[in-house]
Amino acid sequence: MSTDFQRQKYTRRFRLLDLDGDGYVQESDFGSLGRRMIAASGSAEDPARAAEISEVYRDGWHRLCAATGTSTDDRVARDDFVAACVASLDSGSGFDWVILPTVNAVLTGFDLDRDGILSADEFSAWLRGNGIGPGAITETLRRVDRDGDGKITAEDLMTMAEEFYRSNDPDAPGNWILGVP
Ligand SMILES: [Ca+2]
Ligand SMILES: [Ca+2]
Repeated sequence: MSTDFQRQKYTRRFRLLDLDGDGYVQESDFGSLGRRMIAASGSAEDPARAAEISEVYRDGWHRLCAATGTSTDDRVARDDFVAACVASLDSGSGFDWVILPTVNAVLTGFDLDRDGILSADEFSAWLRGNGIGPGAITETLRRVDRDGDGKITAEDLMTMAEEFYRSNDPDAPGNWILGVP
């Protein structure tokens, strides 16, 4: 069973994915997002890393298509996206296409020294790439860095992504993984 609060978060996720704002998510949105993430992570001059980031977003599009029964050259409407989130999280399969790709996207693109830990700067860059504004980034960091040491581990990220998609608690820090919930 999903709640209005959860559906509100899935709708927000959809809006951040629909880069061209046409009310659908399509391959070109994921392509644009991948390019934005390459720029936001400072990877434009590093072809191997840029290719890896592109692949994460290409893979994200393919996983979304598989979850919604959409052809990769078609598009996914907002209501279908939200319904797929609800259905796959209820069934437990949502981990593979909503939670894991989010965490992979952050770690692949923004853990620049590959130590499995995101500094506040690295995580801020990911938020900027997602289109989150400066004020919301400050507030997000305050909430997600639970012990205030300026480091976010892979485990923290996994917990936050789980909370973003599953939690009904309005105070769960993971609600903030994509800025103001
Ligand atoms: Ca779109
Ligand atoms: Ca790091």
